[in-house]
Amino acid sequence: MFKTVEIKAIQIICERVDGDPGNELEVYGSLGANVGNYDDDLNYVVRQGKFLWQREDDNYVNISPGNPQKIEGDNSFKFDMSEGDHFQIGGQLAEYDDSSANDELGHPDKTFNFNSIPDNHILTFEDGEPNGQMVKAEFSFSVITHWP
Ligand SMILES: [Ca+2]
Ligand SMILES: [Ca+2]
Ligand SMILES: [Ca+2]
Repeated sequence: MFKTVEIKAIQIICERVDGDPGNELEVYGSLGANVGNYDDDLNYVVRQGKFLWQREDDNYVNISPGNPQKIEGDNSFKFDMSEGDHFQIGGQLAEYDDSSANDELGHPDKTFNFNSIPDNHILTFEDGEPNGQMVKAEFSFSVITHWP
């Protein structure tokens, strides 16, 4: 049995601004996905991957609470996987400031295996401060199962 999976990066949501000027965050960085599996030493080996959203720090997007940034353009990654394969979503986001150093919001990822693929998943990015800046990235997964 194998599966054709399509991952889409849907939107970036601003959960908490934490006093950043303008009540919005200036978000840049990258989101992506890959497919691979674990070798005999249990190291994850990427077979194929793709960026689903990318912005440099001079091309950030303004995101305020309640106004998610829809991700458009080439935002999907479609691949085949078989029993034993895994896929990952992940990203690295940061927040631009012009009068001080930019804020790093971390680089979370999440791995899924062949047999447990949900309809969607949300990654949470935070600056690490108590009640600090928080951004979420939503991904959707659609799966077509093939029998041999
Ligand atoms: Ca800031
Ligand atoms: Ca701002
Ligand atoms: Ca800012």
